Amino acid sequence: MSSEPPIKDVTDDDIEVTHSKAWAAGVPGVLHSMDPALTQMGALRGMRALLSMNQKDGFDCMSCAWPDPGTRKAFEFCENGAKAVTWEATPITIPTSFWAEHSLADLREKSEYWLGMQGRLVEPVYKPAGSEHYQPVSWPEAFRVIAAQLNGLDSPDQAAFYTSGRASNEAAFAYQLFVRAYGTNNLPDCSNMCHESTGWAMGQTVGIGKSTVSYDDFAKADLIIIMGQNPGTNHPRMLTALEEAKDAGARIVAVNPLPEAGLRRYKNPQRVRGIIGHGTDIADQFLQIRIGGDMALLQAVSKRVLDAEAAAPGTVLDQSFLDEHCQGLPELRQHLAALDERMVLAATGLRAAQIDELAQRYINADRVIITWAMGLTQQKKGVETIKEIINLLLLRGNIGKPGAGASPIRGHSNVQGDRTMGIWEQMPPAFLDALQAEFGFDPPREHGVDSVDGVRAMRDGSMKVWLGLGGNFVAAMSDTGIAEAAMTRTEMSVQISTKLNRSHAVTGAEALILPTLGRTEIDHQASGEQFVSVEDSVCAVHPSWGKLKPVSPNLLSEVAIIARLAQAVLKNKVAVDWAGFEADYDRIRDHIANVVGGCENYNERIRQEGGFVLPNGPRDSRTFNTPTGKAMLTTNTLEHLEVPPGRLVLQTLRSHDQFNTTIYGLDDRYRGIKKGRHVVFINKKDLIALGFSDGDLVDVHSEFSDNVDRVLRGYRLVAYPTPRGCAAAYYPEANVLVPLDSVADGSNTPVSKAVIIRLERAAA
Ligand SMILES: Nc1nc2c(c(=O)[nH]1)N[C@H]1C(S)=C(S)[C@@H](COP(=O)(O)OP(=O)(O)OC[C@H]3O[C@@H](n4cnc5c(=O)[nH]c(N)nc54)[C@H](O)[C@@H]3O)O[C@H]1N2
Ligand SMILES: Nc1nc2c(c(=O)[nH]1)N[C@H]1C(S)=C(S)[C@@H](COP(=O)(O)OP(=O)(O)OC[C@H]3O[C@@H](n4cnc5c(=O)[nH]c(N)nc54)[C@H](O)[C@@H]3O)O[C@H]1N2
Ligand SMILES: [Mo]
Repeated sequence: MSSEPPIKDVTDDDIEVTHSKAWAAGVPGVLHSMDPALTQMGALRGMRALLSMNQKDGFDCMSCAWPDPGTRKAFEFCENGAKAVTWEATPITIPTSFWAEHSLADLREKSEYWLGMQGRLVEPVYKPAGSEHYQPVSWPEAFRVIAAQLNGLDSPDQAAFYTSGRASNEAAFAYQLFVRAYGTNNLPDCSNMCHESTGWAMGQTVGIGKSTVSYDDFAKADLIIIMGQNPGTNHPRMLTALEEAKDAGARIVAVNPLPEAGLRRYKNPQRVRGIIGHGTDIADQFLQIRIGGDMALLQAVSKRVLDAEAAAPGTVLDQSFLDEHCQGLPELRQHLAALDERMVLAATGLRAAQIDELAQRYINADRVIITWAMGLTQQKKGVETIKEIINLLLLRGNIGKPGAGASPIRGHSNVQGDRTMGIWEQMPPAFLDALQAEFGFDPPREHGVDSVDGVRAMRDGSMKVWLGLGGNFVAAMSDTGIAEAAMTRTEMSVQISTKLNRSHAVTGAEALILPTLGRTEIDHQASGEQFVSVEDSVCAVHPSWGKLKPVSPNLLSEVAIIARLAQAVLKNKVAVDWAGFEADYDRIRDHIANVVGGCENYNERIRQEGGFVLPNGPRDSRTFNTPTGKAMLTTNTLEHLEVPPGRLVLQTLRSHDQFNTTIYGLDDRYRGIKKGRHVVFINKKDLIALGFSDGDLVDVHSEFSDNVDRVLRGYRLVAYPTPRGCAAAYYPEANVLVPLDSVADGSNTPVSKAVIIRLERAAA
């Protein structure tokens, strides 16, 4: 029934480059998704998994945070969701003999693909200081070793507790409670590398760092602008919502350096015209922007909106909304009057007529949604760029009315919920006060480290312990060389994981791996079968029930691991019924109801069909929780990313065959790449201008003010329709090139989408 894990690692030796696709999903998408599920998991387990995905009594797909429609289809999953499930729910497990056979040095030679394909982790393992091997250890012994280390530190601030966005609300709440009771706010998370810029920009302008739309708004919009996002690969079910919006008359504009397949045409496998017909054209206008040009584009559109209003007063702006709810219009008007159009054209690489067209579309539409993802957040000016989105929306009252709003599309399936539950190194005082009132201890008030500062602290020797609730920190983080060296300086690293990855091979002096249940699996505790809850991109909270038999009886749930760790570390330091948490997750939810705003009666409301939607001031009542009580129009100084002659600006992105650092396979079907990942996409004219040809092998050097030579060797150049001067390569490999200190102003997010590079011919 199950295939063997691959013994031989993969290479790029047989790489094939064909042409990129003009459309996404459709029948091949579904066939691609069924195949691995059925061959690897066995027909029964595979079908059971896929059919309960995203159903109301099933589990929430862990592949992205796209929301579920009110009415579910029988197949409420996409190709990449199916890959995520297959990868987790495989019946293959890592045998005990594996740990003696493979040293850490050996594991460090392997690719993420190979590591992930070894099967599920099923026993806790421990690597003593000085040893090159993990060895099996009992659960109580594992907790004892970690507790001894944590309790031996000079200060709780010498430990950091990372979270990846797959953790459930229950696990996240228990985790932050444990960490704060232990005595630190060192709660870095994947969000620091992801939508942090969104949180800052929206928090400061509209008072909440979350989407102001609900699922149904998409079908009510007149215009949807998709910026810096590749939904065909990363949020495939969004294509169905876009198709429905188009059916209802919406126009769609895509702003992206790459003509991504899902932005062009969608063949919906659940519709006849998607199977045998042409499918649905998605983008009515495609703006092939230069990397980092969005802030200029948005300012230019806002300026045109203001100019149109000046030409025909009272016809363009939503003046009553601006008067009643907003602040800063005169300043914005003055600021944009001085906008340098030449700089706009240089920064965007667009023609003025294209920008005029977008402005006209915006002015003609009554209800506009703007969505975005990593193409905007992982930029030096990410925070300001998102503030410009808010400016543009506010000018015509496009926040807090049906069919309109600002919609950051989240990545990890519960990254938004984790924040709601308190996973943040700088939770506001109100949350900490509520925690104090509920549990009777005084939580630390000083801000903790985020991901970037966490690496700095490890590098400098002041961070001694790194514990990860999921994720693959050293691979996901920028500046691989520095991040890995930093991790090896710690005294102990601990990973709570489902599967093997690079962060298990690059460790502190002592290291542990604690294997955990995945979301697909039945979670049986003393009070019976448990469900967990998650929050999607549009603030809807709903339950997730595991459906499959756990791959091993020896696994503990994340909640159980946290509860037992907390007991081992804290003993009776705080009055928390940790054992009760583990036995019955309702008890955690009772506390969530008392501590987290908007979660009143959590246990009751989570059991309502489809869950419930968290309150959202801008969306619900045009209330803005800013210091002025108004939505803030902001003025942001335009900066144009200067690329020195002979250099390119490189973005790092996802292929169609990966989930972040998890590599499912080596194909990127939509971009025409097969059996390889070590490629640099580059404009044909740049190839020629730099003296290369398609297919040449190069070394990619990144250039940054710190003059460290960061290099990726032996990458294949692929001529691709990216704007002049712009290149692309796959994350996480390309993290080698992203300098630790290259971060977004204000959010400290690594600038993963704009790395200055120089290409040199690879040595033979
Ligand atoms: N299958 C799958 N699904 C996923 C993930 C996955 O790895 N695989 N990851 C999940 C996570 S954690 C996240 S955060 C999301 C990520 O979802 P995305 O943000 O879609 O992910 P990226 O691949 O980083 O794609 C960034 C897009 O931005 C564009 N871009 C780059 N620079 C710029 C720019 O300067 N301006 C503009 N306008 N566009 C730009 C790129 O061409 C690309 O299309 O997906 C989530 N879903
Ligand atoms: N250069 C560059 N760097 C980036 C990005 C980029 O676009 N470019 N994107 C950034 C973004 S948006 C993000 S979100 C981060 C992602 O950073 P992370 O969230 O740290 O990375 P993932 O690859 O999602 O983590 C995968 C691992 O999580 C574990 N895992 C999977 N399921 C579970 C589970 O249910 N429970 C537990 N405990 N563990 C589980 C598995 O062991 C798996 O190997 O990377 C960031 N880094
Ligand atoms: Mo993300």
